[in-house]
Amino acid sequence: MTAETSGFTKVIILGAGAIGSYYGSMLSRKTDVLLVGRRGHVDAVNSRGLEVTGAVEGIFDLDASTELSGIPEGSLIILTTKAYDIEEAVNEFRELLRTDTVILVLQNGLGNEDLVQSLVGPGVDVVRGLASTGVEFLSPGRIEVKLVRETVLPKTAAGEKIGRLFDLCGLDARFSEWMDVEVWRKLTMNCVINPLTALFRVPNTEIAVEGLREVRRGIVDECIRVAEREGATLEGDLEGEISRAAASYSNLSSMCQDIIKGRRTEIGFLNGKVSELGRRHGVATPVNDVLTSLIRFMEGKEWS
Ligand code: KPL
Repeated sequence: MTAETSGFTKVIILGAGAIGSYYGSMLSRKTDVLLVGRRGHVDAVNSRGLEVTGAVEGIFDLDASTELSGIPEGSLIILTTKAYDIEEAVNEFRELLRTDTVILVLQNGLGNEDLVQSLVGPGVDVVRGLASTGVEFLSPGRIEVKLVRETVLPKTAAGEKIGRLFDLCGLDARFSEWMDVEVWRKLTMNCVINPLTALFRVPNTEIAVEGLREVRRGIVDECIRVAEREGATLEGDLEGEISRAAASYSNLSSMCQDIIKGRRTEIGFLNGKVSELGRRHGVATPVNDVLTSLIRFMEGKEWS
C-alpha cells in the first residue's frame, strides 16, 4: 500500500509482544509493517508468519527484526514496549527519526507520552493512544486475541490520520478531546485488573467477583482522588464499569503474563504511579501501596 491510501508508508511496531503483534497483524492488511521484538518471536515470524487465533484468525506475513536500522519517510512508529523500557527504546531510534515520523504511544501507564516527547524533542509528533484489546502471547510467532476493543485516539490532526489508517485496516477507533481523562480511566482499570489477576494468576474475568468488590472499590476510590488532584475528574460508577469490563475479558492481563514468565511488571507505571502521585498531593493510597509492594515482591520469582 502507498502513502496515498494508508497515509503512512510504513508502520514500525516497537516492542512486538502480545498487543504490538496484534496491531502489527491488523495493520499489515493495508500497509507495510515491521515488527521489532525479541529474537525467538522475530525468527518465528520471519520463518512461519505471525499466527493469530481467537477473535481474529490468520497467518500474517510480516517482516520482523530484533533491531531498527532505519525509519523510512512517512513512517508511523507504534510504541508497545513495556513502559519501563521507554528510554532504552527511544535511544535506539532517536538518531533515525525524521521530522515527518509520527510516534503513537500505546502502552499502559501515565505520563509515557511526555517522557517520549521529552526524549525525542518538540519537532516530532508524539500521539497518545489507548489500547484495550485483550491479547495473549502464546509462544514465539503465536498470539491469541480474546476480546477486541476500540483504540482511543486524540481528536487532533495526527490522531485522525492514524484513525484513517486504522479504519482502512479494520481497527475500530474512537476520537476523544479529553485524553487526560481517558488515560486516567484506563489507568484505573489497569490498577484494578492487572495486579489482582497477577497475584492470583487468573484470567481477568475471575477478579470481577462480588467477594473482591471492596478491594476494587478501594483501588478505584484512591485513583479518583489522586486523578482529581491531577486535574482529571473521573465521573460515573467507575468501579461498576471496570467490573463489567473485567468480566468480559477471558485473557490473562499483561501483568499476569509477565509474572508467570518471571519478568518485571509495569506496576511502577500503574498502582505505583498512583501511590507516588498520592504522596505528592497528600492523598493516602493504602490499597495501591499494598498492591505495589505485593507485586514487587512477586517480580522475578519462578511461578510455573
Ligand atoms: O490493558 C490490559 C492489560 O492486560 O494490560 C487489559 C485491557 C486489562 C487487558 O487485559
